Amino acid sequence: MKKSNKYYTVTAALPYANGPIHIGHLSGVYFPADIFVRYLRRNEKNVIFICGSDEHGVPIAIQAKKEKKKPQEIVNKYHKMIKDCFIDFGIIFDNYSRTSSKIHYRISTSFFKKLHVKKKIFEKISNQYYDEKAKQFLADRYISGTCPNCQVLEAYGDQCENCGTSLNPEDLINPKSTLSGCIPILKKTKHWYFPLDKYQKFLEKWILTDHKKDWKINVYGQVKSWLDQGLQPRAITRDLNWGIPIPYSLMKERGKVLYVWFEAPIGYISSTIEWAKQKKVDWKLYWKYKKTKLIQFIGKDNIVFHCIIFPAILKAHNSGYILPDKVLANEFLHLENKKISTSKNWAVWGHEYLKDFPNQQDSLRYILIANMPEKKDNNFNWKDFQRRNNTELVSIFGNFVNRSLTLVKKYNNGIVPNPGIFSTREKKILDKIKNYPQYIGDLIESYKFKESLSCFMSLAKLGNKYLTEEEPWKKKEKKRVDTIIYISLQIVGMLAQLAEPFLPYTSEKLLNILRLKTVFWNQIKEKTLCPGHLLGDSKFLFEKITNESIEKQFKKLKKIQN
Ligand code: B3M
Ligand code: ZN
Repeated sequence: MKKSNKYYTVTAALPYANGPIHIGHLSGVYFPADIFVRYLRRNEKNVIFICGSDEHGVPIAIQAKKEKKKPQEIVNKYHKMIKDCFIDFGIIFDNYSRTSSKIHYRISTSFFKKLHVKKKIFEKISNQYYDEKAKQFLADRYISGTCPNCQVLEAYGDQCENCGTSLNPEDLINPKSTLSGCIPILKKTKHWYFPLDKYQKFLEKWILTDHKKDWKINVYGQVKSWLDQGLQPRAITRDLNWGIPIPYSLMKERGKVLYVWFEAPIGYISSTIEWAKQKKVDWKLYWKYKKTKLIQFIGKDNIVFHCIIFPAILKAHNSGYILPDKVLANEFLHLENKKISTSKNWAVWGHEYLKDFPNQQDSLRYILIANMPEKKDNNFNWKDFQRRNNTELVSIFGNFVNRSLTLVKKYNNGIVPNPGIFSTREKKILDKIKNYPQYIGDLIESYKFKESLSCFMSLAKLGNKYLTEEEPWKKKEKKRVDTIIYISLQIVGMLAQLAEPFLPYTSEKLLNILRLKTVFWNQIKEKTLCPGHLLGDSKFLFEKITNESIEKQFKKLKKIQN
């Protein structure tokens, strides 16, 4: 175990294994979570980073039908694709599990059983929409109709994707089956319900009182509006043939499965238990130890499940589970000023990006962090991607590093020189840069990822400006040249260390060139490179993005539009 006794359980929403990952997912959930975790790891915290594929629910069944495959084949395909994509982008989970795993079946079933035995759930027979042609009850996305809130035509039975309102199938105007297009009939069916209304008071205290000040406004606001409307019991089972069957021994019912939003959040726990078993550590330290901080990164359409339903279920389970300390959700990222849409294929897919821009993972990381929709929706466009890559990464960060390394090679055989007397400017620079780890760290700790990246870039800018203005190549006196190179190299060293949470590939490359090892965050000093230290061979950190490659992306998008 590491020194500190603080434990962090950081989770990132379990992506549905019904399709690949796109830039919206990356900038909304996975990059911010990854920056945060990388930073904690550099601070010697006991942190685990937990995720996995969400492999149940109607979205999977629908995709299976679309691809004419079995749901299991679909989840196998996309689980692998998603997992690989995360690895390729440098998002390193301690465990990336899946909800079709045995352990998850066991844990989520045991949750349901316990709630049943302790009479924390109840059964109820009600009329639900049924498709006579498909012989199937129509829950969630199996049914669509006009949204009662925004009047859009194709809202789903669980949510309107246009206005974001959570819905029940009964709320839809002119409902029809998404399976057959038929108008559904009403038919009786029995389900198990979780009495959310009984947790209203508890949730009000926990969120509206305890977390009023420290939760992000978008998360807090959504939760408050739910609570203000008054919570209602919610079904936690479904009539589906894809999902975790509810235990027959208890229910004497066939064809019923756990509602995906009941079991998927439990996936965070089962993924942790799976990891802990392999590592031979006590998983409870991460879920039942009062001092542990549970930090959850999610998409904004998942807020109610993480802030209301899941905490209420943990509370009902009554066995000492901690509740999230923070739930972080961003707004939406658009692509070329249009809403990203999986069904319309209007997206930049992670795996396709990697094919088109191999070894440029950090360029996408950079742009998506810089454009992160933290407070309001934001936009990704290819021209901006090209511009920022070429002007900020290549011309400022990359160019500064490259010039510094070329100079030290030329003037001092690649050895960090002994500096002479520092000018007032140089003293100021050394004084200033020593605060950067703290500045950036504070911003990351307050979940201001965009700002932390821009603070990091201001260090690169500072170095670039200093070197350009000092013009060591024009200096006659060797000691002066040495001093300028020395100062520049200290900034380069710092950039190498500080880049890691944002640009892990670049950081590794640069540390290798400098022949430095990663150090803990509080050990990053303003003088990281000692005189006499031999540097390795320089390589370019970033590649320019050409007009042709951007044209290719535009063509791709045009094809989709037509
Ligand atoms: N599978 C929703 C989504 O991908 C979802 C999150 C589950 S977190 C437990 O939008
Ligand atoms: Zn709507």
